[in-house]
Amino acid sequence: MNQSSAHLDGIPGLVGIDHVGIAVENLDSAIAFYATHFGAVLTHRETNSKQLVEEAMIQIGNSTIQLLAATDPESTIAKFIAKSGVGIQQLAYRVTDISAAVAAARALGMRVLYEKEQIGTAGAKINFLHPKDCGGVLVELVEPVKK
Ligand code: MC0
Repeated sequence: MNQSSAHLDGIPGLVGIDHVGIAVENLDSAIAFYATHFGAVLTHRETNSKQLVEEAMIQIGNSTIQLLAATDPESTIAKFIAKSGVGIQQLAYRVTDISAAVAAARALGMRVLYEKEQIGTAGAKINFLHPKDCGGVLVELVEPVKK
């Protein structure tokens, strides 16, 4: 894709919202809260040692929410909570091809936060777009592992 077509078409291969990420202080308490109040079902849990987070994917109806707790004071989640308090930290879009999506985002002048894609939930390929280039929303791009 050349730069002019990226400007016209935007980021390609957007499937829809993969998940909404919520920063929480305590993962077990948050899982219990969402189960009790929203009937959420826990579908996946893991620790991402590179991102310094412990995460839980929960299902509410046909939507997926990601609960994120810091495992270290240097975690972006710890910093986010210190500045903004608990709450929505990110909006994640599923993409069919993260390389193409990131290339287009760069062509559009958006700051991509990692030079190379990172490993996210359940082995997905992920990267992030700076919130200041996305109307104040930290955007994650997710290419799930193909089943
Ligand atoms: C910071 N800002 C945000 C924000 N974080 N605005 C909206 N949403 C957020 N989450 C604002 C700050 O308040 C500040 O605004 C401005 O952005 C610039 O902040 P900064 O000082 O340059 O940067 P930091 O230190 O606040 O870091 C922000 C940044 C960081 C987005 C660069 O959080 C980051 O690298 N995030 C990507 C990785 C990540 O979030 N990992 C955790 C989830 P003002 O107006 O005060 O200048 S891991 C995950 O999600 C994985 C496991 C997965 O899904 O598979």
